[in-house]
Amino acid sequence: MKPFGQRHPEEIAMRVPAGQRLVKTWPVLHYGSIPAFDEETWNLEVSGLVEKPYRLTYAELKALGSQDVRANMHCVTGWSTLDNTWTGVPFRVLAEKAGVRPEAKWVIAHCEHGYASDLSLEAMMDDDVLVAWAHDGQDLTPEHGFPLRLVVPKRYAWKSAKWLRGLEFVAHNERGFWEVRGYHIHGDPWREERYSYQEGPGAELEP
Ligand SMILES: Nc1nc2c(c(=O)[nH]1)N[C@H]1C(S)=C(S)[C@@H](COP(=O)(O)O)O[C@H]1N2
Ligand SMILES: [Mo]
Repeated sequence: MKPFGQRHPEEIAMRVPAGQRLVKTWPVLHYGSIPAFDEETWNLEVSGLVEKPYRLTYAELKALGSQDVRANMHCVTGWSTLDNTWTGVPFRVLAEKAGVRPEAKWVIAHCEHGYASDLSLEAMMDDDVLVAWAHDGQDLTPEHGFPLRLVVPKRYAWKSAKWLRGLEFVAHNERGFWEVRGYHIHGDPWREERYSYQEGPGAELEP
């Protein structure tokens, strides 16, 4: 993350969507408490409409190979940060390992303490979507989601679920923690898809 004072106003205007402002330091934002991590019992479960559901230990997940993604972050409350470097496994790699069945249209991210977020399979299959354990070359801190968080750069940050424990492929969407509280099913910041009342009719049926 580069301090915004070093950025040209025109660059900011091009890279920060309407209704957002750049912040100097990376905020911590979540509902509830920070879960403890015990590597002995932790796993990531890939389940639902797939040919081969599986669970991975932390070591097995990391052994799938890592990729870096440079991405911006836009929280629906109005703050944005640019040029975060995330390290992790692309969602696509996890999906291909499971063999996604054709009926699957949505993905539910399940987290510690019951937090969840939902996105269309199409949005999740973008090549910049990661399950990440590091940010700017350092392991995530517990408050930013260690040991593992989802990163979906092209969606508002509430979809980038921290303390991720499961990815479930489903045919019919199930709204996540914020989505049931009036937030948008897709959440594209460049379209300012903030609230569920902006969704077209049948949004949950047709991803
Ligand atoms: N498990 C979980 N993940 C979460 C949240 C949460 O409450 N619980 N909040 C979301 C919201 S609203 C935002 S803006 C980002 C913030 O990530 P950060 O705290 O690393 O900046 O996490 C998202 N992921
Ligand atoms: Mo947020």
